[in-house]
Amino acid sequence: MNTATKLSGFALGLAAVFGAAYGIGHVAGPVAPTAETRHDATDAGHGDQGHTGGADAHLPGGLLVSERGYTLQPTAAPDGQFAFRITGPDGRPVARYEVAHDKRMHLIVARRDLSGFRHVHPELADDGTWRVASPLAGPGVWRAFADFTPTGGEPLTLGVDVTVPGTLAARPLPAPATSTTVDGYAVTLTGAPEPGRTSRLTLSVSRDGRPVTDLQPYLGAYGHLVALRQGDLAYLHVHPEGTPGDGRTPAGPAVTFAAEVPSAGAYRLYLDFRHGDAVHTAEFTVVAGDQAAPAPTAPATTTTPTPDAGHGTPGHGHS
Ligand SMILES: [Cu+2]
Repeated sequence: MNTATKLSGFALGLAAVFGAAYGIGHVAGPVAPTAETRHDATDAGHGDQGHTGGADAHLPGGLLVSERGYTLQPTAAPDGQFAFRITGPDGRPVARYEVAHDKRMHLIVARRDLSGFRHVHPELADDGTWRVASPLAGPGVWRAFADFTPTGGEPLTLGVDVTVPGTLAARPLPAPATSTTVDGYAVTLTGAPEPGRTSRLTLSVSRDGRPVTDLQPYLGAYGHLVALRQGDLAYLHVHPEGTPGDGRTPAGPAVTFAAEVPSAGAYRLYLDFRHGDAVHTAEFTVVAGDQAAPAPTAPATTTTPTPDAGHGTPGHGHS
């Protein structure tokens, strides 16, 4: 067997494993049974658009800048703004979107080192441009995810890198933990994600030692959970079990999610919840599968994206 044959055999093996493991990319609400979502390791490449909002049903969401004819394009914007458009299969900016979770567009950003997470909701102009006060809070290479459903199409999450010039001290991924604090709230996590199968993750919110039992609905739920995979920022957006006002879902302190991560490895979880008329984001590092600890992320050096007047500032496109 020559080297090329060996290599392609190896690649095929990998493709089959990945095809099976990546059955779910974008998990919305209670997930479908595992058997249903990972059935087709053998027909990878069909682009089955029927389930998941991720790539071609075998990739997690957010890894591609262009998919099924839709492309995410950052565009020029004044300082302090971030602007982009989605072009459709006809090459024109998409102007019509479905409302999902109260909004037609969810824009999520995080630096490549998984710091700086923000989840915001841009406004759509008549020309198909989405604009929002820039959520890019400082220097670094950011991943921007546009999570949307074009009218007449399937849910999609596209991702693009945006560089904000300046000096960024490299930062390792925080160690795995099951409790954290944010804005005076303590949040604990029970349950652990397991690759390739649905796991229940329960997040509990307390304040001053007392459970919070009057969480406020935010975008139609008591919590939104985004998971980003260390290494490539594969994106999962999970909604909790139960809906506010359904008569059986308590307003805290616990919010439970059914999540399926696509592979072993480290993930950063971001829980958005609303209380006291403000949205708070609790962050956790978790490790799925049989790994003791996340691989080190950042070199012990400082990155300095090249300052380049007029280019690379938030919201400035390069076209
Ligand atoms: Cu949103």
